[in-house]
Amino acid sequence: MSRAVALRLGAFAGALALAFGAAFAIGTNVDPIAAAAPEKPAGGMSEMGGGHGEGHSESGGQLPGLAVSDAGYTLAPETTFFTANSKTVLRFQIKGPDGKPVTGYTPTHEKELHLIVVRRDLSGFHHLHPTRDAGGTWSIPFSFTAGGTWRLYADFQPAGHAEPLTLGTDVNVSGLYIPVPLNDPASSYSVHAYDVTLAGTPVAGKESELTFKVSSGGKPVTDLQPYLGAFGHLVSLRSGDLAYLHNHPTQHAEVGMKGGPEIKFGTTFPTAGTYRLFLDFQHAGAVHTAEFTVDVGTDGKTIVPPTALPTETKPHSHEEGAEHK
Ligand SMILES: [Cu+2]
Repeated sequence: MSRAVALRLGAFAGALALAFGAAFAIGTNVDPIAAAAPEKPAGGMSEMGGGHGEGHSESGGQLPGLAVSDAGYTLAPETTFFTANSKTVLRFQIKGPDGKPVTGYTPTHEKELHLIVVRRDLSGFHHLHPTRDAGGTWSIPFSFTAGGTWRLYADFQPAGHAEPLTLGTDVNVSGLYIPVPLNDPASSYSVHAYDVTLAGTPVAGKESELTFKVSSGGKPVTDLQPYLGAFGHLVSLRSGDLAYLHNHPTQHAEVGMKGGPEIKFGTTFPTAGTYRLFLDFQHAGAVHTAEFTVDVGTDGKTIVPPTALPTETKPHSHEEGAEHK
């Protein structure tokens, strides 16, 4: 079934298929997630100190990425209307508690701000680093690959603010829109010349270790390159509301170090549910993204790593090869 859907879509529009590197699957059990569970009990906010508590009531302490405004800061895009497949520039500001664009940031992972762009069906993921002008306007050239409602996340830490913030906003992209069902949970993913496996036992509400293993041509990759101070960056989005989790590996990486084949993360999924995981890693000068659907239960679910990666299960490696020229 999923293959048929994939083929049909693939034939339907090659350009569309390019955008959605992952295999198309149908029938994913997207568990309805009860209202965004507070990350921390409301009463716990006062423990955080650093002045973060006062301005936080807007979002009620919900998970990162769900609010356009939080702790006095607002993600303000120049426009929320775009056209698919036309070159445009994403432009936005982070407005501070005084209403003015923020110009002072504390870099996190070597950047002042990380911009994640993904369509609301969790296809078309991009992790970008826009540039900021002196007045506090961020911009980066971008082309939406298909129509639909897309979500922008800004992940940043204002100077003087105690912790990073992730604000999110939806934007409207006119153009052909064919929603892509989330892939079924799987423990392997192929991107370009790389096969990535995922092992772990994710449990809702407590830290779980996730181990990604990167190989190429059947051989473990042992010279992964540091990318933004780590051998991998993991963004997890909760299906249903697109709550945002950003994780970094337990191992720090500096220029010149070699990593792999394993990249381990300590990840706390806040609730049971289905998550889409996007792992960025760098090898031979290029950054690649491996994507996984993970069902997180309340009592732990083992992601069994495949013993082999038969070629017929490699999802659309030919299409993905064309994605990054
Ligand atoms: Cu980034």
